[in-house]
Amino acid sequence: SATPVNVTVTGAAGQIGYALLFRIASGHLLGPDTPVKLRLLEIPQGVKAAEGTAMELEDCAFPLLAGIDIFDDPTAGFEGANVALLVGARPRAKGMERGDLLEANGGIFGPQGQAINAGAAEDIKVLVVGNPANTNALIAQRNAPDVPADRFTAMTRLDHNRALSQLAGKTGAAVSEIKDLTIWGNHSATQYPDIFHATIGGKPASDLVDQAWLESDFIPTVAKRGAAIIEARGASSAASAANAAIDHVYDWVNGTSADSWTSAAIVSDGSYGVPEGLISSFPVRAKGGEWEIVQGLEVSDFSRGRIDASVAELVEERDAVQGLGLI
Ligand code: NAX
Repeated sequence: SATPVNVTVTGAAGQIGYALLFRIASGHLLGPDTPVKLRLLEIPQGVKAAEGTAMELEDCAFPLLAGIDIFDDPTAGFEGANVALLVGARPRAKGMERGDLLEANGGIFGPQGQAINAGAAEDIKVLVVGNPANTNALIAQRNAPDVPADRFTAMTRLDHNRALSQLAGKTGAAVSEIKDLTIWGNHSATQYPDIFHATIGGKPASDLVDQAWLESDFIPTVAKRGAAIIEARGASSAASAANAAIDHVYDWVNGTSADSWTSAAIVSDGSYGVPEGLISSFPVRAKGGEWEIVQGLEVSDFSRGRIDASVAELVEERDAVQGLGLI
């Protein structure tokens, strides 16, 4: 039988962790032929709850689950990891300044990057979910100088899926008929969900909706969906975030479908005027275990302004963590 793939999940005792682990163990992250060994990384206060989740995972008797280990030390947690899902992060407390938030997360993602550098497997693939995801991914990447930079990514797939669903709802199309949507920039309220290259049943999406809906409904609804979920549910998105993390890694490993691209925050090579080295969301395809940015798309003035605004926020965050000595 196949060698198990080591999957490290941080924040394993949290609500996304609870929604994520059962799907990884049942084969949805890597496919039905790949056994997995879970490595759960928590802070000491989270270990007991992670043990409870591990007991439930055992009780599912998943045929693909080859083992579960629990850690409160990043060096041990990332040892031999082939895939790392960095979910645990420091949330913004009331009255916390952005600098404090970035600094607190630097204290998490710096050491985790170093641990990945020290002990992860050669083929390590990292997805950062914990917010501020793009900049946390940048911190981890810069602290792992021996790992190819393109192994560090941040999640905008939830935003992408939200955009697909909103557009399907508006036009009455099935989600599966929509191709080539893009989320650009930061996973934050400045993100730009772009429909100008999207098609619905082969027709340009922009012919099927008007600019007013796009600007005053679609874009803000997608960008603020996280807040709307908190308002309705009394807790932040968890199952949908876990689902998006599964989609991201599954596509990265197995390749995107031939007929559409998707969105992921990956290290910029300077494409579309995004400064090299920033971890920013792009239209991407995955092939042979690597993401590539879809090239040659025409960018209208409207799109340019939105992309630039979100990228400017990423530059500010990068400069702030640089100023704090975190990268
Ligand atoms: P929870 O607070 O339920 O769980 C977080 C878990 O992380 C806790 O169990 C905590 O003990 C653990 N943790 C904290 N520091 C850690 C460390 N240094 N090492 C290991 N574990 C650590 O949060 P949850 O709802 O699961 O959300 C997790 C993160 O995902 C948050 O930062 C959240 O903002 C972010 N999100 C990102 C999304 C995205 O699209 N990129 C969407 C969903 C979500 O908001």
